[in-house]
Amino acid sequence: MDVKDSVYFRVYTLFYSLQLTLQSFNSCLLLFFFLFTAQNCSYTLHSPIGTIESPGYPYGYPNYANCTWVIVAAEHNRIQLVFQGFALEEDFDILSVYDGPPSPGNLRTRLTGFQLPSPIVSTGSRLTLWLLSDYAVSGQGFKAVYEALPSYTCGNPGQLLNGHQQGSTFNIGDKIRYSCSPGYVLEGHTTLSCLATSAGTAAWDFPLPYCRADDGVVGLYGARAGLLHPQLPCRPGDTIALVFSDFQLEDDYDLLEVSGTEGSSQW
Ligand SMILES: [Ca+2]
Repeated sequence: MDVKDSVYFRVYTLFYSLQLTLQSFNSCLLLFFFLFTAQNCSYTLHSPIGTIESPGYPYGYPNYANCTWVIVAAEHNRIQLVFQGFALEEDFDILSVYDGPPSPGNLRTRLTGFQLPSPIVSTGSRLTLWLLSDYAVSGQGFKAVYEALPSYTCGNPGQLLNGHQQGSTFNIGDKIRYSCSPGYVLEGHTTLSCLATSAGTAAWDFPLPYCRADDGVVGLYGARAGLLHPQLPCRPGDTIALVFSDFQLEDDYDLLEVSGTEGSSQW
């Protein structure tokens, strides 16, 4: 099912559920439902280190979530954000990250789906996260730790999936080396150097590399083949991405649980 079909399906299911709701309740109750199920939350964080979790993490964020987290560090510091868990309904639930206050010109990245994002380091002393979810389908949500960094450090560029990081200091002049596990090939630069910038801060000279399976088949397809053909099991170390294109269960009464993840997931 492509995105267009998915949108039609979701619109259809929304109107179908609205029709059922109208048959059961009067319109005043329906208005109450829409006004008071939206989850609005807003946080301003001033401590130099901390953890941010989406509401309900890891058991799923609510529909209509509208949450902002503004991290404010001391002057001349920057903020490093490292994700530890990330699962948002792809394309429909979005975590926007702003390099500063949440204005369109400051948009750094829009995150969605099930890939753990790379660490983010702000250029200034403020970083904003804005989570918006739509009317249906949730995921585990996200968890991230943040830390205020002095201006002479680049911050940890991040670990590699199926790879290794050598080097544990991230200040100007430091180098970090990356290598991949057997069976994987490194794409990108093996060595990153933390350099001083003209703006008086520090930045890595190249983006984080990644490890690709050396037979050209990434873990996802191996897992898919394993599911469709049980005689072709996944290799040790492969991960399995399970992406729902359809999902509709009776709220509170019907439940799907997926085990094998970090902590079981229930929807
Ligand atoms: Ca959703």
